[in-house]
Amino acid sequence: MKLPDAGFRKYIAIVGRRNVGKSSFMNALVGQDVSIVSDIAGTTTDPVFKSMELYPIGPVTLVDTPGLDDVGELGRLRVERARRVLYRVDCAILVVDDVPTPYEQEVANLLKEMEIPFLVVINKQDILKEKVDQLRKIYEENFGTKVLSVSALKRAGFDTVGKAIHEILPTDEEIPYLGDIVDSGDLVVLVVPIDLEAPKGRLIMPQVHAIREVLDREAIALVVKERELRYVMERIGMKPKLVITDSQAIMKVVSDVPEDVELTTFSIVESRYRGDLRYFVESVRKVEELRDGDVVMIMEGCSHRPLTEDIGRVKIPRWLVNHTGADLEFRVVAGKEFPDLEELEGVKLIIHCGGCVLNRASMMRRVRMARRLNIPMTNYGVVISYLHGVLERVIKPFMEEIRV
Ligand SMILES: Nc1nc2c(ncn2[C@@H]2O[C@H](COP(=O)(O)OP(=O)(O)OP(=O)(O)O)[C@@H](O)[C@H]2O)c(=O)[nH]1
Ligand SMILES: [Mg+2]
Repeated sequence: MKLPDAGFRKYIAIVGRRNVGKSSFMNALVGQDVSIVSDIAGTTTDPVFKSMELYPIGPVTLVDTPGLDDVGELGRLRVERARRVLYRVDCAILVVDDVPTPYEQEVANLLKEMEIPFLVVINKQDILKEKVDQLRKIYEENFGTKVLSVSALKRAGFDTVGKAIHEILPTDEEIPYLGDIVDSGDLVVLVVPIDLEAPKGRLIMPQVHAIREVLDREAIALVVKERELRYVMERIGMKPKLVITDSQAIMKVVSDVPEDVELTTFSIVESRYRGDLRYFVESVRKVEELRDGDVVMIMEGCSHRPLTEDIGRVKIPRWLVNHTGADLEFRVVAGKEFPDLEELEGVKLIIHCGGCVLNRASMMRRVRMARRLNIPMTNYGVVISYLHGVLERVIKPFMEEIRV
């Protein structure tokens, strides 16, 4: 099942052993009977999704899961099944009703390994009574997480659940576009080719964004086309702090900008602003491991109509095949949803578009999903620089930050 991937919606998985009251917990939190409850272990057989507004988070989708301690199921299969549900959630709630068993430990280990923040909810406090405090201590000490206690049956203890979940959700704080690497008085040269692909009569958002941020820093923005760059660099009489160019012109620009001047591309700036530049750079090196028959996924954030010489569907595949000499299979997915596991089957490398229609939260979530599945993920800007042999040069301004 595809999940809509709006950046603002948070996915919360409810996990735990059979019969601890996961479905009851979901129903109590929603305030409706959306998931079937019974005293027979193994009642929930497939994940149940329910979207709601949860104060103070906003829109969330709760995912009630089947109890993962199915009898007769091998440990490895069990972990695999859990992973299939968990790879795309933002956080998890581990529901328990007794002292931790090896099963709870296994889930906690998996959540930690997948870097999914979670909290423990002790359910059935109505029958556990004094034992709750003892359990709380055990879970706090063993798992190092926040521990709440509720009674799903009596619908008690739910006032603080929303706030507790809110506190563990990743925030994906905005990072500055350029503000942190440009100081007042610095000169920043922006190279903007005006070719057929440039929109009529205006600049594109990354260029406008860069100019604005340079000006906000009381620095100087100088905008030139690639043809005039060398002429300007020779006469400027001042060493630029940074040159930022459109990726398309990088080969020409590299030869026109002296080695001691820092140079990057708008795509790299965007990658850092919207995504995880470090993971993109680490992942792009996997290009060298691509072999005949390997699948490379081209992932686009929107479904635009491809241009004739489309960058993601034509140019990058061509460059990659030339570079690796391998007979690669390209699988294109487009849209606001992260692909299903079936589509990701066998994928050795994901190459994402710039993600101009995705916000940082969406993009970071995609990165986290790829990481959890151990799939390297890079993006257009990074792979283009890499395949043109200029990656080291264009990431240098951000090297301290990405350290790979
Ligand atoms: N006393 C008490 N019983 C509860 C509470 N919450 C759930 N139960 C009971 O525990 C049993 C299991 O509840 P479910 O919500 O179906 O448990 P589950 O974890 O979803 O179980 P599976 O789907 O089989 O994995 C039912 O009989 C519930 O009525 C609670 O807070 N107190
Ligand atoms: Mg259930």
